[in-house]
Amino acid sequence: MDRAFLHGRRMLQREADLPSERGEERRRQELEWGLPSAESVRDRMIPLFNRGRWRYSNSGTFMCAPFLQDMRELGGQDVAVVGVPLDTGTTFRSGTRWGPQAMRAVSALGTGYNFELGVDLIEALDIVDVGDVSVIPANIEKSFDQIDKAIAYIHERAVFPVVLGGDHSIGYPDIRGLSPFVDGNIGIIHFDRHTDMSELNLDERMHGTPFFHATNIPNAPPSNLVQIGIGGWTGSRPGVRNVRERGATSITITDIERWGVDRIAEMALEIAWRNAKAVWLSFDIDAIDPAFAPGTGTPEAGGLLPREALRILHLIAREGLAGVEVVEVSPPYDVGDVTSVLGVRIIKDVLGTLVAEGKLGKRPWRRDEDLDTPSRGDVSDRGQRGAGQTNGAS
Ligand SMILES: [Mn+2]
Repeated sequence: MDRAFLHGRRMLQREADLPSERGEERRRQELEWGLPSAESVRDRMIPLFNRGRWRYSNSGTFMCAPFLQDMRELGGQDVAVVGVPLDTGTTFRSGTRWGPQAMRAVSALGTGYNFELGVDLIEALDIVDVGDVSVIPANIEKSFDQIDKAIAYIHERAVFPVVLGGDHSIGYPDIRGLSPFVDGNIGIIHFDRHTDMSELNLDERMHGTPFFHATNIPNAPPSNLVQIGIGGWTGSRPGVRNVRERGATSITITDIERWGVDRIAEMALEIAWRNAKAVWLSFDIDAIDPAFAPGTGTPEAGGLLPREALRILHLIAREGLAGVEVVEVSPPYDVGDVTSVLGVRIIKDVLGTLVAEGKLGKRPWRRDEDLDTPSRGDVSDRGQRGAGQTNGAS
């Protein structure tokens, strides 16, 4: 039979006859809105910020915040929520590329108001959802370049970034993007069951490696890295060796049991803020016991209880932060969205605490009315981050 009789043959020709002007115009517009990608990305029609909201992003916005379509308009807002739908860095169970979508979707549950904090995020903060970074799923280094450039852009515009992961490999480019904007050292407070301090996993920089590379950045020294919740049977010995040799700090669940959450938070703050101008918060959801957070790739029993984690977060966030990432939420392993719910809760508690302490946005009451949250005496010595500042030492 002649190939000319094939339906497929006719459809090959049909494609050539279809118009493409509208699609091309849309791609050109999305590139303008989404800004040029990192130099390592060869296809220059891929925007840095995915404007199409297709693939992983098509699930509404975080807390139903406005979607900022034109990234040239970033600046002046308080918070930019950005998704990093990446699981290229997972070494065993993948699925974290769905994390931003799941957290955005479930964030529609609930309001901006929290009774215990006495805060309404909708009233206090101008929050925009800037969509997802265009990651390059088959190439983690290009993805790092994209994430670095996107996070740097948000810091450059002096907006507080909330990063929805994504696997923990993004912890490295998130710090790399922040580092040029801090005039001094960066402290890192890292919740995890794992040290994530190996140099390589399977010959590449993956989700067990971010803090090895982050602490190679000159103004992110390992002496300012504090890890909370480390332990169990899924960690890596090379990572532990690197924590030891570099002089970083690992705090176990046993430490938390022994000393209590308040003293542990105090210690974490002392380490992270020692001679530092800004502190980055990296929260791996697997720091929480898998009974409460099963939707993650590397679950490890015996982790933090949500109440313990939220208490420590509250104590840490009230000293100010340069940004926060919640990583390793893996919806394919989740049950009833509980892990995504917890991820959203962590973000909202951090934002709410920053508002309550006057570190972000507008606080609608005077500080002296706030009798129950005494602040640390030496807070003025620290480079707390006010609204509109990235590294403003106050
Ligand atoms: Mn982990």
